[in-house]
Amino acid sequence: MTQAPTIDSAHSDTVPVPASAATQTHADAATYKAMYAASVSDPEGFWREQGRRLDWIKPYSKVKNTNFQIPDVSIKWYEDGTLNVAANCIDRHLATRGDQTAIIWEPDDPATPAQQITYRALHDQVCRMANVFKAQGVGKGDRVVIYLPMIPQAAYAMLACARIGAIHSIVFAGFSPDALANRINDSEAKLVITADEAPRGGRVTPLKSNADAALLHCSDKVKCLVVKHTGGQTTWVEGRDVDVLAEMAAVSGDCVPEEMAAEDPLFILYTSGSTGKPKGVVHSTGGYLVYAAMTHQYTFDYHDGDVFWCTADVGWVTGHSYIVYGPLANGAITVMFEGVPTYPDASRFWQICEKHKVNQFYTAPTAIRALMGQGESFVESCDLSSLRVLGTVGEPINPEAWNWYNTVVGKGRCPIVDTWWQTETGGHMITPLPGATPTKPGSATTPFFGVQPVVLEPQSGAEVTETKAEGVLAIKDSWPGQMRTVWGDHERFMSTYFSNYAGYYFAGDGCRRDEDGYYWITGRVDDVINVSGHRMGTAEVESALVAHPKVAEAAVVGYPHDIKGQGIYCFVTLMASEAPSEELRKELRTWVRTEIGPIASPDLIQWAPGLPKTRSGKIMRRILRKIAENDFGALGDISTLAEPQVVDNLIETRMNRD
Ligand code: 6R9
Repeated sequence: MTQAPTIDSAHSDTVPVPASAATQTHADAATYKAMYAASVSDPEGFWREQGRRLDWIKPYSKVKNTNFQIPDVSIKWYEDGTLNVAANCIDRHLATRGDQTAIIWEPDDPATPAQQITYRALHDQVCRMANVFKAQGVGKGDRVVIYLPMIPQAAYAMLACARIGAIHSIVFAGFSPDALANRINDSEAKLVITADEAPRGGRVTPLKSNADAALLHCSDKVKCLVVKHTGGQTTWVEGRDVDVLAEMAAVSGDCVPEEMAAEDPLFILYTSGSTGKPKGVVHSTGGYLVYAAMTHQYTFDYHDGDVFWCTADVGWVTGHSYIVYGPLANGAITVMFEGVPTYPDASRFWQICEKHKVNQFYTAPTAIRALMGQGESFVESCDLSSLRVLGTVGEPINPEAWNWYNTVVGKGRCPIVDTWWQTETGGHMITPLPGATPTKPGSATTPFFGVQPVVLEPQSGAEVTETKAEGVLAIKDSWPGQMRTVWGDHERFMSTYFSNYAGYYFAGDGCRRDEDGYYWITGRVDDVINVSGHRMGTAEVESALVAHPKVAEAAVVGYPHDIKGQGIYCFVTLMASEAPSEELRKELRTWVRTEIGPIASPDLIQWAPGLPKTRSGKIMRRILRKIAENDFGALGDISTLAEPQVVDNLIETRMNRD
């Protein structure tokens, strides 16, 4: 392979490709350049070839059929081909690597032995679970909600759905009963699969009792399958609840995979937007898997036999694409971790890397920052010589955290891949490739194959053609992993992503492009905040707050938080009869945790006798954001406010806050 590219000395912040990463890579700089050029000049030919990485039951003849123009937005890839995702992730590997480990499961408690699940064992477990689903009346096109901890059964359940053509929708185990009920109802699921309890960081969440509470708000036809994981006490509803492990032991270990069209939905994943309730993002069977598999191979430079670890939860898209679908489609060894980075202590991640000889490690900036704060000794005590590639995802990474990751964890040997993408995109969109791309701390660098990012002028929507640019990030043409629609609401799909800037997919992020054509994501430009890499609509937190009887009005914004990236800052106006108190503050915090889940827990609540509003009654979040950021000098024009004096009051309270 060729040498690492030389670096223009004018850009001293550029980190060259480490020599070791530039050899035996899937793509060096020249390969990336040539393949990228081919992918955008002839997408049809490029993706026709890439589609062959999967096993098709009926091969496709058509490749790309996509339209970004309202009112006809439609995205289809490989539309006349048929395949089964579980067969691609399991069955086709049996002949060559049936006895190879597919999943390494590392439990929350380090004293509990890890499990190595071979491809053959995975086949058996997935078929059994598929047969249990079928026995419960679940078939092709039906929806199954998965509300499980990070245990192997979560992967089995995903693949069991894929095997029988059911559409799964995973609800993160940190979500509340209300959030779970909303998702069960919106997707009209026939069945929910949960566990008795979810252990995490030495504590347990009572998942089954959360599911019980949720199901009170759902059709009584919804079945509840329960994985007895900890053996904790649960109440049992006869006729509705099913002991899934017992049933799995009793059914056949074979289940013929259903033949699915490439465009049949594989899963729905709910994600927060700037308005309204969370949207059900729908992903496809064929295009999604091609894209997840290809990005997993190239972005992490995955080679046969490597041990790959993505620390995300399967409740987020990162877990879908890079714990389960991408790695397993590639016949990889994928690590699944039940716990948290700081339990029993801050060396847990590094101990697991040492124990399982992890080669590629993929985590979030919030985890890196938290571990960085604990000092280097936790890293130094572990042998990390197996590591080859380090990845990050979920939010912009600050250069300090990037440098720490690079030098302390990677010892300067491991390329850092800062991957920008979204639930909606299915897989990586802008990312370095380990053997090809010199990196810059804080930049997601350059586009993946087939991805054509553009920077638009926010107001006019005009494409900025100069290399150096700043504006909003949009994508010019489709890629196979793109979401297809919002579940049950194609109008919302079109208006959210294609109406602001006609003819482009609008990502909702702002960005800068530097003189080398590198992209720097600057964060959301809408009312979505990013808390520890989790997306949260400010509107969701506001509606939870105003649902409290003592709250008259609320406005929620993000503010810079050292560990979480952004924290949740709430301005709350109480009912006239109520007086502010520390107790009430606690009560509201608990209330929001119960309504949405612990991830939505307010970091700061400021009492606001009034909120800054325009004369037409719109809350001026721009001003609230500045106040939350302690940036009082840059409030901009406040003369259009109905009552400009409320701003002074809010600033005063902010300044006097303990
Ligand atoms: C995969 C995932 C998507 C939003 C996205 C952006 C932010 C993700 C990032 C990043 C800067 C990165 N984001 N990766 N920002 N650099 N490498 O996180 O999906 O939960 O849908 O969030 O996260 O703001 O728009 P999702």
